[in-house]
Amino acid sequence: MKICVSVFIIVAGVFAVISADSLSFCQDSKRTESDCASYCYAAVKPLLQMAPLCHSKDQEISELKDKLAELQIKVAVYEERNSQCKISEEALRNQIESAESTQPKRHFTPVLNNPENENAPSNNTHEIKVKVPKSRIIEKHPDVEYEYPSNCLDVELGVVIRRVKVDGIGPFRAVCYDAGWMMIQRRRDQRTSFQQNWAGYRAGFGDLQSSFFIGLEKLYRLTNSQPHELYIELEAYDGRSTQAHYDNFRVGSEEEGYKLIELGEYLGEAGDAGDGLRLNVNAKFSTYDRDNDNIANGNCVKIYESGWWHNNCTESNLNGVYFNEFNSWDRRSIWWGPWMDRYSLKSVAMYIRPK
Ligand SMILES: [Ca+2]
Repeated sequence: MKICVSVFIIVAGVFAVISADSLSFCQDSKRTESDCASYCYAAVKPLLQMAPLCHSKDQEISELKDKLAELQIKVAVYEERNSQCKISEEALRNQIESAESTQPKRHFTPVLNNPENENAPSNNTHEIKVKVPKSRIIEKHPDVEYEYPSNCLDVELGVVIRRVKVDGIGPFRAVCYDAGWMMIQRRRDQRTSFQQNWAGYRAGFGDLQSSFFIGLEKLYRLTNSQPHELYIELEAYDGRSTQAHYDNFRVGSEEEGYKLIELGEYLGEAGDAGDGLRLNVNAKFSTYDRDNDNIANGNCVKIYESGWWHNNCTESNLNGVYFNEFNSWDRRSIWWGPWMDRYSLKSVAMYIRPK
């Protein structure tokens, strides 16, 4: 009995100590929670506000992933198409090479820098009537009240750069030569790239005092305002020059693809350049971003590197790549098939004049 009482006293004492400690712990805990409450609320509140945003972000990410998957599918489709285009282009190149190999090449031997040929008779039997030294070019600025001419017919001597106005298009600067010729294209250096897109060829580009293209819209407006003839000058690296002259030239509207609608009779004589444009009649204009040619499985522009009236494809390439020297046979260069095949020319120019 004495032992039991002692055990009871010990257990009661331990219980009392534990109860006292627990009470102290709870009081401390409550105090801590109370102290932390304001801080924790301030810290956690923004996170709670972010929760809905996180949810919407998850949805957004999910949608973006879906779009990405769609785009990846499209990329795969376009890559496949691109691959097919390359195959078609290669087939077209082979087709052209095969067709060209069946025709004998016109062999041309450059005589540039060859002293033995300095006194050789020139094949150029015709003077280029419109050639005028660059130093005589003057700029003409009409007064505000000036009535713009619609052509160059009143230019009697030299070269004048002035504004011209035709129906449907605002006044634009044009290079007028004597005898009424308006220059519409010229190549004489590499400074102006003729690798232009549809918009570039439509508007025109380049420097009127060196290399330029007047623009298809202007050509359309000019040649449809009244009948025009076409004159083309060609100069080789060996110093020879020649010309091609057509008694009619008309270009269609943009809706018609700026088609070469009319090309009149070739007015050439022996020794002239020959008719290098006949194949292009009724062909629409093509650029690297607008394939209007008559080759179903390819774009002639990518083969000849020129915006041009490509048919299937062409016998001349006056908007091709300007090479600074006589180049080996290259279909990308500036050339006129009937005169010097695919050998690059030193300079070319195209003119039109009302008939
Ligand atoms: Ca084509």
